[in-house]
Amino acid sequence: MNRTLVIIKPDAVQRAFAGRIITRIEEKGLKIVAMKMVQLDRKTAERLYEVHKGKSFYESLIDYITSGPIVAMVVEGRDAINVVRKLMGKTNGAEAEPGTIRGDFSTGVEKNLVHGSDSEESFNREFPVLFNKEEIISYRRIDEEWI
Ligand code: DAT
Ligand code: MG
Repeated sequence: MNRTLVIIKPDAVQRAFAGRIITRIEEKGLKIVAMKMVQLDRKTAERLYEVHKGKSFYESLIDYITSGPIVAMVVEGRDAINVVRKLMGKTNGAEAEPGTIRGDFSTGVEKNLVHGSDSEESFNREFPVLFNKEEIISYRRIDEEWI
C-alpha cells in the first residue's frame, strides 16, 4: 500500500473532466482518502513545483497551475504511485497512449490535465504543500477485499 498526491489541473476542471478523472481512479480500485478544490497562489505553486525551478517552462507552469481551481487528492492503494502514473500516461499528451487520461483527453505537454507524484519521496515532499495530516481520512471501502 502506498499513497500518492493527485491533482486535477485547471485545464481539466475547465474542460469538465474532473468527474471522469475521479471515476478512473475509483474504478481502478484506488481509494481517495483526502480531496479538496482550491486555487493555488504563486507561493504555494512554487513550493509544489520547486524541482522544476530554473527550467525553461517553469514560469509558464506556475502561471498555468495558478490560473484556476484545481482538485487535489490523496489516493491510496496497492502500488498507488505507479498505478496512477500509468493511468495518467506520458507527460506529453500527444505521446501518451490511448486509454490513459492524457492519451485520451490531451495533446499538450503543459496542459496535460493531471499530476501524480512520481515517487514516495516526491509524495512526502508534495503532500504537505496541499494537505495537513488531519485531512486524511482512514476508512474501509466495502469492496476492498475484492480488489
Ligand atoms: P509529469 O507531470 O509527467 O510528472 P514533469 O514532472 O516532468 O512531468 O513536469 C511537470 C509538469 O511540467 C508537466 O506536467 C507539464 C510541465 N512540463 C514538463 N515538461 C515540459 C515542457 N517541455 N514544456 C512545457 N511544460 C512542461
Ligand atoms: Mg512530475
